[in-house]
Amino acid sequence: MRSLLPTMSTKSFFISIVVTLILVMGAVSYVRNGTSISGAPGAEATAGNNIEITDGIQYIDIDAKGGYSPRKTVAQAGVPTIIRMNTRGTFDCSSSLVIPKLEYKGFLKPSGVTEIEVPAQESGSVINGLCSMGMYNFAVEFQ
Ligand SMILES: [Cu+2]
Repeated sequence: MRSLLPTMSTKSFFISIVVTLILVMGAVSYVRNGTSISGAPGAEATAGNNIEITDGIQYIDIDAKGGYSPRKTVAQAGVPTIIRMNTRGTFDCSSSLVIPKLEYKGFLKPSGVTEIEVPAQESGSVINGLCSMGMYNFAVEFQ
């Protein structure tokens, strides 16, 4: 009887751990769902997460390496804009960038940031960028 007692308490100890884990996991997933639901309406208007507006200038970050990312950006119309092309060890042709609408042609440095000024765009305007060979591209749509 005495030897059974530790076994019993070990068993109940494990059960209580399992129950605690289930409760904790439930609470965590509840909190996560809660945040994502309450976070959605507060998200910055229609701006994508690669956009920030500082002192009235809209900055759009696009990564160039083996293509462009994000491929599509929705930005705000009517705001002077700077596209920041970010490179990090970019030695492929995505460093040779053409933006026809801006009459821009340039080579991005292999690593760093190249800023391209874009005058405020009308709603509905789309600016396309592509590598000089035309195999990679990205689009910024202004709304
Ligand atoms: Cu290319």
